Amino acid sequence: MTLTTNQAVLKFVQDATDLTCPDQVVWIDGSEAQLETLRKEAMSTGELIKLNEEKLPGCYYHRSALNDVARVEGRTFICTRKQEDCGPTNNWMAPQEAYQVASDVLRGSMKGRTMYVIPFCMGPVASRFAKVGIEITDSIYVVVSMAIMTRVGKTVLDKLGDSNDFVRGLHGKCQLDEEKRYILQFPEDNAIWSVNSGYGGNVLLGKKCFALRIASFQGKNEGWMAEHMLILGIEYPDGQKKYVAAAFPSACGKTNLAMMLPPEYYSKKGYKVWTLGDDIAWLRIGADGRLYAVNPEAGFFGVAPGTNAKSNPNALACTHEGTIFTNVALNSKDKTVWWEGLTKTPPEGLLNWKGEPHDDSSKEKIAHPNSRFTAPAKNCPCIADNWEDPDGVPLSAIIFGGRRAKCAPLVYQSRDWDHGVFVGSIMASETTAAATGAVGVVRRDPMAMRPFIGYHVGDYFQHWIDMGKKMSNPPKVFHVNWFRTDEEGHFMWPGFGDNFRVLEWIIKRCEGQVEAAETAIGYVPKAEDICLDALDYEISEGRKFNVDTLREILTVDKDAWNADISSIEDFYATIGSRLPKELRSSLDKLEANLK
Ligand code: OXD
Ligand code: MN
Repeated sequence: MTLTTNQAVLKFVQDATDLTCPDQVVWIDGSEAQLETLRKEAMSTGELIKLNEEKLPGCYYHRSALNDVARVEGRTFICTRKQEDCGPTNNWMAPQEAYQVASDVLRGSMKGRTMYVIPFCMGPVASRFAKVGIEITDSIYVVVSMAIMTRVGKTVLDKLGDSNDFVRGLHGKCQLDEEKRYILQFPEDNAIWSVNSGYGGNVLLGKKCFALRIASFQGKNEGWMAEHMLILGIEYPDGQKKYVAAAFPSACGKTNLAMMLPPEYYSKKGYKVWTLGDDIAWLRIGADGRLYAVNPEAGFFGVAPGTNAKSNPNALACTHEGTIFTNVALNSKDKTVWWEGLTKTPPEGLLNWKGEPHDDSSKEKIAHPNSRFTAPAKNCPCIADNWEDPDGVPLSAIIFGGRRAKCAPLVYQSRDWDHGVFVGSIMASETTAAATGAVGVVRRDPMAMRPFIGYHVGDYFQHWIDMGKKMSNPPKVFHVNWFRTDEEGHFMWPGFGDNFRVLEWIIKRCEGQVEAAETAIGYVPKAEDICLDALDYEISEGRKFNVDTLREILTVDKDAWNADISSIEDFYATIGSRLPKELRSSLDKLEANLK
């Protein structure tokens, strides 16, 4: 039964039906009864495995195909009509060719299968930030995951009414052929086509494809921003709350920061951190000239390995109910799950992520390193009570971060908005030994958006500059680096909950409560202004963190910065004439300051 009379939606569904030829079409109405029927059906085919109802109520297990375990940046395309509008950070394919290539894969691919039509909303349905999408898919895993990650069902179609303003998402698992896997964004058509994959980041089209790639383009045209940022709130003992959004490249602890527990020294006094989002922020200017943030998602699609009761108890708690686990290890004895880092030693009776009995002598990972949990945000013990506020929360600060062994100090503040855009534009992270073997290779990842900007990166930077001009009271912009190391490679800053001490300094700066030292790169704290009370951290045997170590990680290493300049120059050269002049002059000023 169709759930709408919207002609544009009906035509989109009819065109997809004509192309893929499903046996039947099912509209997702958002009811628990319908989702439960689908889960049962997926259990009968092995697509979902029900987990222990007592220990993990309402939780399911899913395995993706072995060749389909991560986002595929090399097969992700931005299909703008003109190639020059796609820019140097994206792969480009002409729209006509892209539709053709994907149509050839999709043609007749749903014969003998069911097509699901998922009306979904990014952002709280009643919010002016919110945007509607329709995802067509032949995967029940996608349906039940979208029901966690977004708001789905009839209410979304009611919001849409007769409007043509919705994103058209078409997903087909097809043959899961990696040679013909395509993740295609058509920003000028409000469309996303994804074929031959079943992995979350490629097929939950509300997430990276819509909420970042398509939305960043919509934001540029409509005067708002879609960013790869967590959103958190800091509550002070007197009840006041301040909000920040933060962008980090992968493997820099974004989810940990979003759900951090302040050190006991602070929590005893009544300080708290509240989570509003862990991955994506949509930002709009409010009537008061401030920037407001909304999390467009309704769930967390988190990396499981490394998550444990110590590293992130809040994330772990999110996964105890109503969660779908993908590619973790399955405990065949009691139908629970496990991953590296959850406990020190694996329990007996594990099946690895491929479904094979785990052999203790094997060196292979038991859970896939990119195994995931898809958990409802409302499960999070520290979810902010206003996380679904349709107006969003006003940002005091935007924080950029990276993993830099030497280059960036623990924290610094940009001189102003335009300089803040420069700081975001030169964001970079060093690869870790664990990930690649080649330590310290710098990858420039502007605003942590490199794989997610749905248009030309130069125009994206210009949009940031333009947004600054429209705000009478913009957030202050900071950069943090939790990863400075000493000569022997030990992390000098404790990180995790102690990052709260840096957040406290950041908010003090926003409130004009503390001075800072002006340096070549921006404002750096005076060591005595970052609270080290009750901080007990051993950097290495016999070497305790103290105010002198803090001074060290606050220094601006001019040699390291000078060495970085040429890499920034190279990156900017790829942008060419679309590089905003404000960024060029910030780079010139940085060079001059470092001389
Ligand atoms: C993610 C990512 O999955 O950034 O959030 O890759
Ligand atoms: Mn992300």
